[in-house]
Amino acid sequence: MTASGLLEEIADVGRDGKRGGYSRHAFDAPEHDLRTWFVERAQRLGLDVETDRNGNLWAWWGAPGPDAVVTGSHLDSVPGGGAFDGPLGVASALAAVESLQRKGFRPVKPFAVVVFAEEEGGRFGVPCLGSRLLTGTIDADKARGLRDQSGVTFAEAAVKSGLDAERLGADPDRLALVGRFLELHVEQGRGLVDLGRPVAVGSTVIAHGRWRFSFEGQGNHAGATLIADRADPMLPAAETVVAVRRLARTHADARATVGRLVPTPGGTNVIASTVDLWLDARVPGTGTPELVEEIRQAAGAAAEAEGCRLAVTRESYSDDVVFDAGLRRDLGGWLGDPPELPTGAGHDAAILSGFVPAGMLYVRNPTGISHSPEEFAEVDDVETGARALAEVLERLAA
Ligand code: HGY
Ligand code: MN
Ligand code: MN
Ligand code: MN
Repeated sequence: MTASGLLEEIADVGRDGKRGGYSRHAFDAPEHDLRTWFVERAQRLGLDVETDRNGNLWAWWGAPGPDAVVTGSHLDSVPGGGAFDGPLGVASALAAVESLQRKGFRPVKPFAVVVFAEEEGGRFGVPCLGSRLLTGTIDADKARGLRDQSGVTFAEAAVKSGLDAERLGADPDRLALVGRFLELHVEQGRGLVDLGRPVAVGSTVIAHGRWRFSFEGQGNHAGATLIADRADPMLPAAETVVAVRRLARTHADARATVGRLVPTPGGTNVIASTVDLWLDARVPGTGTPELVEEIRQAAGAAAEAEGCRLAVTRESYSDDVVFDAGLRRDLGGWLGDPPELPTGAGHDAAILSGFVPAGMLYVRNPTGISHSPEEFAEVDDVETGARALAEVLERLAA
């Protein structure tokens, strides 16, 4: 089965009729169906599939062991996301295994295809949750207590899907098996389009994090409350959204976004009692906390002027990552000198790179758009990417 054929098989799983694109979130029904699909597909290739203590899937080609070559990505999406972010890396890994088997290759090193859980943080708020748990990058108790929008905790959802809540957390024995990790991913910008090339090697990932700003005011009647008498948290929230853009412009190459804003109770004729907004901030180098502090001060001043209170919580943060130089050099040499590209997107490979040599391959995205239904990759490029992945996996596992 080709990588594009595999993507075709799951093209109807988790379509979001309201937002467009796909909504596939950790341990929900569509993501469960995708896991079942993955297990079945991997087993058909003769791989042995196991679920680790954190809900990540591992499909072993041969016996598990140390110095393993591991490749894969994730199957969950952002709300209303595209078809490629995540699944492209999983489908390409399965297709690469099949093509290597067909040519009679057998890995000398242990070899696994992995599917990481909750990469987008679309349900429980922390991105790369599965790889953070594996590596011990997030405290297990913090992870257990993360809640989705209906109040279900990560621990409850994990137990419902068959995991043991007590065993969630760092998995050093498993991590010790990973010799190298390679993730193929659709490009999430226009780098390859501008270069006129189908495939790139990943160079760096920008530091990034998420912060929750909670504004608390006085819920009240929209008609009966004089303007002078209001403490409306929507006002400082709106000023904060504008400040985010204004302050981001003062940091070189910074990206800062408010993509989610939730007023409570959320009635047209009700002055909100609270407004929560989430800031996604990414600044190359070490500047992210500084930018967030500037935004916090602007938000605090706006809250005070309206008679509201502000509480800011950091939900996640990851430093800048430079992918392993040796692996990058090898990938470049084996693939005939493809371009190297940085990215502003976060990835499980970036989490893993703090512990093992890790690298990435990107496949051209003609729209340059991602986290949106418009995300795309041409069939020819998908197949070129899967062939490139097979090529380098063959060398890494020989
Ligand atoms: O949000 C991100 O950067 C990613 O795609 N998880
Ligand atoms: Mn993504
Ligand atoms: Mn992704
Ligand atoms: Mn009334």
